[in-house]
Amino acid sequence: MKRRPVIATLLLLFAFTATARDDRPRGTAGIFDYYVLSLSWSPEYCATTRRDDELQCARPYAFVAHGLWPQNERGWPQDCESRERVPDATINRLLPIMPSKGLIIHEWRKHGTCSGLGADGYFAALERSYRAIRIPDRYQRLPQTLTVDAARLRSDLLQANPALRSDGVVLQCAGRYLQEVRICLDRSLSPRACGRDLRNRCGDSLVLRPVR
Ligand code: U2P
Repeated sequence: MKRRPVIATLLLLFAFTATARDDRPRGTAGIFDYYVLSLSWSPEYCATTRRDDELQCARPYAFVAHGLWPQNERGWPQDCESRERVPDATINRLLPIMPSKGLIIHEWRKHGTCSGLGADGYFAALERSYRAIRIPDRYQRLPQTLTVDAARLRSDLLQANPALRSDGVVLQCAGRYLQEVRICLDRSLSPRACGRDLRNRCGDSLVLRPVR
């Protein structure tokens, strides 16, 4: 009879630690398998998420850098221990491709700290990987909404970037709307296949909001 409270306490303790672990999965800097370069379709972000981000949403950006995420074959490390802050000069250098100071600082804290590279090294890697991707002209200036087959978007990206692997590009949508293109890179920033938990989250046909 007295076992019940003990079992209940153990269950509660287990539930609490499991939740705490999920809420704050702290990684260890430098321990990860590969990177995901995440490119955000800025018109989608600005139309749906935050309108108070003046710089990003006041200008006609197309794909912007969302982040370079240290990734494991399954899951990813985040919020690794670091007291380093992103220098202003680094922020200013990044703004043309990652047009939000808040995002730059957030990405450093959540993902960059796990790269083991330090802020300058991390953002240099992010910039190098972003600039290595060629965005086809069709998606740079988009005056009108575009409905496109997911297969067509993928093949346009692969054609413009022959080094990319088809199993190393993943699309992310909200409903039919394209949010992101995620590109998997090895630790030297060369293209590689994505881990199994990175899945396409778009249907066969998707919509890109116009760049304005
Ligand atoms: O997908 C929602 C948010 O989860 C974070 N994410 C997602 C997939 C992944 O492989 N790695 C990863 O970090 C991103 O969070 P953020 O960096 O924006 O805080 C993504 O936006």
